[in-house]
Amino acid sequence: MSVVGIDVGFQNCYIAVARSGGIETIANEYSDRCTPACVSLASKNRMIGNAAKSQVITNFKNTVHGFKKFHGRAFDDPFVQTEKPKLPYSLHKLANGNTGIKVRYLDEDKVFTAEQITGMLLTKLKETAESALKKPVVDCVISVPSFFTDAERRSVFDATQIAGLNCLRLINDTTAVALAYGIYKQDLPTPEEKPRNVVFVDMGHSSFQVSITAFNKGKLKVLATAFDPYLGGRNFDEALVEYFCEEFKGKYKLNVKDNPRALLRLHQECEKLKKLMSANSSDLPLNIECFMNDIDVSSRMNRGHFEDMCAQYLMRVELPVKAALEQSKLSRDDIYAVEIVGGATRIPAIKERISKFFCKDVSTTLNADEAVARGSALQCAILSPAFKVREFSITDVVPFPITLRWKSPTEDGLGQGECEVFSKNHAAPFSKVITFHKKEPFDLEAFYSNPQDLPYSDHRIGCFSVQNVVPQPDGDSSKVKVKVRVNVHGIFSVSSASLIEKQKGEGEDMQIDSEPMVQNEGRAEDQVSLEVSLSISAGEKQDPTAVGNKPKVKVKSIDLPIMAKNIRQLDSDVLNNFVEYERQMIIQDKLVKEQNDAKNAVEEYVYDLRDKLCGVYEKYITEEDSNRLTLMLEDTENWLYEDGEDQPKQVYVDKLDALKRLGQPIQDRHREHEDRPRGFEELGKKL
Ligand code: ATP
Ligand code: K
Ligand code: MG
Repeated sequence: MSVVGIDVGFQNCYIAVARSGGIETIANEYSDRCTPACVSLASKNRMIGNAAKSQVITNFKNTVHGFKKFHGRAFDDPFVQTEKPKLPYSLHKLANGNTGIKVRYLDEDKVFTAEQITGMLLTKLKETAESALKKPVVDCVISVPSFFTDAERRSVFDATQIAGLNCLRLINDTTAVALAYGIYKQDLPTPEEKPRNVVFVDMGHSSFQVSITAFNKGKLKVLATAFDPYLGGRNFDEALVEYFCEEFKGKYKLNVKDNPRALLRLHQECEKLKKLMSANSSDLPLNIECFMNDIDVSSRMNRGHFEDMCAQYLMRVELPVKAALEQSKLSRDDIYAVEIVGGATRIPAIKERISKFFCKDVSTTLNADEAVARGSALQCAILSPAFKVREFSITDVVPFPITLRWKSPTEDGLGQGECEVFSKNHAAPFSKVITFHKKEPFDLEAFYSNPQDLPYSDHRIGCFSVQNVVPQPDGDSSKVKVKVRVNVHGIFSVSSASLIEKQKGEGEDMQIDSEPMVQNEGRAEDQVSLEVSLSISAGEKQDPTAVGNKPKVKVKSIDLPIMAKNIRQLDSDVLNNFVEYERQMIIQDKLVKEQNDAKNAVEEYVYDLRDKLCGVYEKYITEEDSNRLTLMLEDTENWLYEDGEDQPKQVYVDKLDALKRLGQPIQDRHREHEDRPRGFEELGKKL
């Protein structure tokens, strides 16, 4: 069983594998270790990754990129609405209110969900790994931004299932980076010593993440995370695009924004220019031939001007960095190193800001592009029973505080109870037990405590109904213990509940017992879908933990079913349909590929034989036969461009066989002749 880690970036994806020799990032069929997060739908098949990227301009309406932030988002979400007019493809409101992506596929209008599109991308990455490793890839760890909310995490998790992957953990980007940094370090302080504190900064195409992590031998603990979910390399591209659009309006009277193809080209050129400016502070040219209306455009830019233009973005770099340091309660002197990863941290002005804030040079000891995937692969190796690695424990944090709310009877009617169950930067994964006193079933509404701090428009997480609650035989309230947790994926749930038979001398209303969850505990049970749909059967069991510090008395505890409502993840039948549909699309792509391969084989044979007929085969065929065969090859070539353009695979296979029946005897005569002298020579040696 392979263990892989996947970095699903907004722009770039990487897949790394853990092998006995260490971690290796896998190259795709283009010998590229980066696979673009791009999917192109066409009338016969799909193209994914590099092949899709080459369609961005030619097939812009059906080539989907920049969809990572549509996971779990409502179509009406302000973010989606601001993105919509900037996209070359169409968005569509789904029946459940979420964001769908509308394209032509197999000559039909189709709407795909973000889960499906990411599922396609994951299929591609899975295939890349499988063909490199020559064995199936199922178990994986996938990275997500640390600021992803439950809805986004559940959505990415669903995507992994669509692709037929078994996701052992959704790991935060910066935590994966921290693992990649720490696991090989031989000189970390012992657990008794003061930890080594390292800041990790990741600025990708769409977002900016900062974490501060404390390392001791064999473990890492994230102390704080902070982020700007909307600051990334693309803001800098957009600034350049805006600038040149304005300039070209005046200089060439071109309205670039009205022409999606030109706009996409300008985007690509601006990104290239941005990268050049990272290495070069002098004046650089921008030239695009036949840009629009047959006009060639050209302009210039330099780093200084670019930085002025991007001042509003550069200003934002310090904020999350500062917030993370404050939350960690460390001072600058406590920071051992500031490690930067992510493509956009190559922009000199960004590096400078970070380094200035910490009064320290930034370190680039990790591979800026691959560290997230490599760390994820390491996490997969740690979690997989199939792999032995050095013990390394990871404690992550809860990015946004979570509150539970419930109805509770008061003297004058029905009031509300409320409790923050997880504070910001609370350790995760983590379970807690909350005790309620209830006479009837009750609902627990879970939501993020501070909607204003959430980079997401809906602060509700879901509602968990604790069922089958009954009063005690004497009519009093029953004690109900509810377990809430943030699991390894960073997803919240009310995971179990039990009714405890009445004990004497208890009067408290509600209490929270903390109980840190054992790390890496039974991974099968951490699967999200299982967890929320499972109705725990009402059976009786002995609960040894129910009595706290009091003398151990055996008490009866009855498991209660929990019904999760309004959880934003795909219904299981919808998910199953998507899984099936993805399988069909994979088969369809395979068919098209086989058809193309068979067709190409005919074409190659035609060219090859024709060349040889006027070359090496000349002596082995009569002129008459040669002319006849050449004519036939010409016919076949024409056929390939006309009637033979789109035929079932078998037609090409038969065609090739027919040609080979004619070509083979000539080839045989040629080979026979070639072999003969050597044969004589060998015979001569023996004699
Ligand atoms: P995200 O982390 O937001 O999901 P991602 O992981 O796909 O996105 P990365 O691959 O880390 O993003 O970085 C891509 C970004 O880095 C792009 O905006 C790209 O233009 C930018 N980038 C890459 N190299 C350079 C460079 N030399 N100079 C400036 N920017 C660069
Ligand atoms: K990436
Ligand atoms: Mg990234």
